Amino acid sequence: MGEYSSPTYLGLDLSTQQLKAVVVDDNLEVLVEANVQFDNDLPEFRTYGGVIIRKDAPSVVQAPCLMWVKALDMLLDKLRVSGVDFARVRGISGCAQQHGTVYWSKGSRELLKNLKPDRFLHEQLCNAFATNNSPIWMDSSTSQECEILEQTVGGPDKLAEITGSKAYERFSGAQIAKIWRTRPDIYANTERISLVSSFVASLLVGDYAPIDYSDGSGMNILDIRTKKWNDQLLQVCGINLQDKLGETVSSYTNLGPISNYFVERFGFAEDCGIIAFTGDNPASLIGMRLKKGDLACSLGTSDTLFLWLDAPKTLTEGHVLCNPIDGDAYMAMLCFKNGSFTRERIRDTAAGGSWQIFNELLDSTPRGNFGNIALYFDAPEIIPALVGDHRFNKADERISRYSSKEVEVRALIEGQFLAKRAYAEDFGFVVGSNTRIIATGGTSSNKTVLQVLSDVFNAPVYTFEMTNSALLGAAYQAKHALHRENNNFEEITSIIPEPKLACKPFSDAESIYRPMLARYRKIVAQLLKQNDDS
Ligand code: XUL
Repeated sequence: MGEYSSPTYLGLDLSTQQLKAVVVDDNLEVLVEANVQFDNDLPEFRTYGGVIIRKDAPSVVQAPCLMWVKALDMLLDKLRVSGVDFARVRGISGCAQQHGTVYWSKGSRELLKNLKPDRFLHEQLCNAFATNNSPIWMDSSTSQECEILEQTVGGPDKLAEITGSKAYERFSGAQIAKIWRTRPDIYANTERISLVSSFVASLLVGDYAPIDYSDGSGMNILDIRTKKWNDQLLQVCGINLQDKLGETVSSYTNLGPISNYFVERFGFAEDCGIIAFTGDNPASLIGMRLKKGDLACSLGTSDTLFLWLDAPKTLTEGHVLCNPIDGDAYMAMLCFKNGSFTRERIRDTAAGGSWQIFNELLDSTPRGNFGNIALYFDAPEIIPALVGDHRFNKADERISRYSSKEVEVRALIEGQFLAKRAYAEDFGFVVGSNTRIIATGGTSSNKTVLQVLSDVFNAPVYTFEMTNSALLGAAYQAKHALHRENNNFEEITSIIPEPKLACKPFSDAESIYRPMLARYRKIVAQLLKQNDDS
């Protein structure tokens, strides 16, 4: 087949601040990328960072769903201007910020099925939403609903066992329950509730698209073992909720051909397949091509760990989600709030704001930092639930400060990675001979920091050149879903270059960090106990 007619795949990512697209060729190489920035490209919606925070109630964080609709038309126009031949696109998949919910008003299904190609989507869908503002993952206004969800099934551990997570305020179940309780008019006028991911898929397929198992695992109402909605939890989140949520499907389901709107307006082929959309974190797992035994460590504003799990685990901290690639597997996700922000604070106080000096200080201290261990949390941390700075010397005695900047810098980085190893091990992660730590995110370009990561885990660290793993994951999923009958995911993506080795652990690493890990756990247990007692 010639270049002209060779197939391409389109991946979309509706994140908090922008809608992004990537077109890849049959070898999964990137051909074109484009994005629509919500604040700058759609100023009429008056978002800041893509969101609207209620002035009188800052825990309420929303985004206008019509802005997302408008962004889709704009993005496809940008791709067209870049020369993308939509007729070659065989499949489209995508991902979106997790947990956010969209409320389609009565009659919207008909609107979706009859979209007119000569009019913009946002003109036709301006009355399609029972509420124009969708609650998103940054919202934390649902503590009351969270309590009800946990009580309903017998406590946080039980909820975590069923749904993969204890109750979280940003999770969709609590968000839906809050709308049902506080805005019964909106709830009553809702025909269908989509996640942000299945909402974008609905626009493309011209009908309500089902929620996929992986993103559905971020709702606190899906039973991650049976992959069905849990009746008890449905009942406390809203009347007739099952009808409003529809069925769930595996993340690699071909939902059917693209809506005629896109065929006529942009020239897509009539048989271009729309693959279920999923959450950005599951899509990241796909984009990184995480294998069993690997640990992905995303070092950004907040730090996140991803793990492949063969079976669900029950832990009250962290999240277990259905795996987006393998219907029998799961994935674990652990979020740490204090990532780059805390690293930057210590860089500013100990290294005058210079990463170069920070790295020199880190390099000038020995592995194990003379026995000093510290924990630094600017914001209240998720795991462990602590805040503030906690410094300890080699005798595990609490001290108020370290005598040198070198020790402070190493204590920060070692402390952050000891925490990650401790919680990854709680999730069942074991360092084996094939273990790879895959580092992504802003800090993954700092090799001095990655060396500490490698030593603390006693495993080699690899990095990718690409930074947008979720977006690429969406494009890979489009090809995988359409070809999985003949080839598995590994075969389909084997063309892509492997991540590059960045650092290997020193031979003494395990003998230094294994005992420190035990001390770290002891220190955390003590701090948590002191908090409970006070
Ligand atoms: C995950 C979460 C965020 C959003 C951001 O639980 O809340 O990572 O998915 O896009």
